Amino acid sequence: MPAAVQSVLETMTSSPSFENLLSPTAPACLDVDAPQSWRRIIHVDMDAFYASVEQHDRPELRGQPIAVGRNSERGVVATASYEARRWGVRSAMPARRARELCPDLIFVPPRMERYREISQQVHDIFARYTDIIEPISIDEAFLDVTENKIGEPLAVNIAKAVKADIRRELGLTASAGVSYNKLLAKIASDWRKPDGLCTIHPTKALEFIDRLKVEHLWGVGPATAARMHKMGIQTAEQLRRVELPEMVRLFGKAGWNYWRFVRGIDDRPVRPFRVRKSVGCEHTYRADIRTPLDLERALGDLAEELVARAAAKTFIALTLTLKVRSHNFDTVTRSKTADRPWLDAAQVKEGARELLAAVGIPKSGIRLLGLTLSTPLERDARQGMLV
Ligand code: DCP
Ligand code: MG
Repeated sequence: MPAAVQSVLETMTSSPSFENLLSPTAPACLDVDAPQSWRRIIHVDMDAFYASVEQHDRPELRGQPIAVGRNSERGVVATASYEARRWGVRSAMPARRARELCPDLIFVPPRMERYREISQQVHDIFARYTDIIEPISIDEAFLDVTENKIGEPLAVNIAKAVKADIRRELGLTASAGVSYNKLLAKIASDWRKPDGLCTIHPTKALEFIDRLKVEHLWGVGPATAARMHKMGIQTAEQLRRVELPEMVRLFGKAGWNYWRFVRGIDDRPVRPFRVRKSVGCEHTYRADIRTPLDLERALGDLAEELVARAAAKTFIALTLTLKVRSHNFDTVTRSKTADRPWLDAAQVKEGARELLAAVGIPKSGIRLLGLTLSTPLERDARQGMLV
């Protein structure tokens, strides 16, 4: 056996789930008799996302073939409304080609800020049901609702509730897939788009998988699919006939995944990961701050609090913002972006003093002070900065 195959097999057999698979009593596929161990996963994907937001915000575009993107020589379609898709217009298509296919196509310039805002609102809807949310892109996410905030045992009911909330509150449609793992939940959400809801029950998983083309499997891109086709393998059912060592020999580590996927096995967890954009704190003082001594103390306390909050959230950032509200309710903010992150209270206090000097101390007295950190450092640049 080649060393690479040997090493992959060793890694696999040391993983508990794999051991379980290899044990003589365990079935070589999903164990449908162990319902207590099934997870309940939902994958939600908004329908024609940017285009639907535009049609929602501009009623005159509803029912029309629209493409979000620039109608220029080098413009590309970000997405198309379902009306435009009937003409063959697709994401990533050059604008020129889209115009040829659909002469009445209406181009709408993208408004990323708006899409991000809606994406956040969709996320807030998910958070009513579970905290285990893994955003995959601006318009899709996995939710683990095995344990959920409303105590609903059936994941499909949560998927219905999420879709209904999105429709009622945002006027948009989403498609949802429900299953016991990420692979199948994702495939299911794509099954009956738009406004789809598809559940793949564990007892039906293999039947469902057998109907899939290999390119539907996670991680099988065009190049791998082409290799499989050359070997005469078109469907997931055919791929299941390839033995594990052969699969690993052919496709390396990915082969292990394919081998598991075609058996309906995927134990990747839903990983909640929130990109925090800022951390801040502010205080409204019972009595307005009027003396330099009180001001010094207040800035020191705020700086301490901010640094402690940021450390608790392992948040490291480059921009410091000061907010000052005067006795008369005039509010000003001023920011400063440093080339080193704001890590300790003395440094933050000094920065806040400079910002305050720049905005000027209000003569009427200070009612409120706030400090915020933003512009977080990328993960890679954070090495060694966390205590
Ligand atoms: N997007 C993009 N460029 C691409 C693909 C997508 O800018 N090549 C943007 C526009 C889409 C959004 O990402 O609206 C979400 O992508 P999806 O693949 O989920 O596509 P849609 O939501 O537009 O359509 P569907 O109903 O097929 O999910
Ligand atoms: Mg989508």
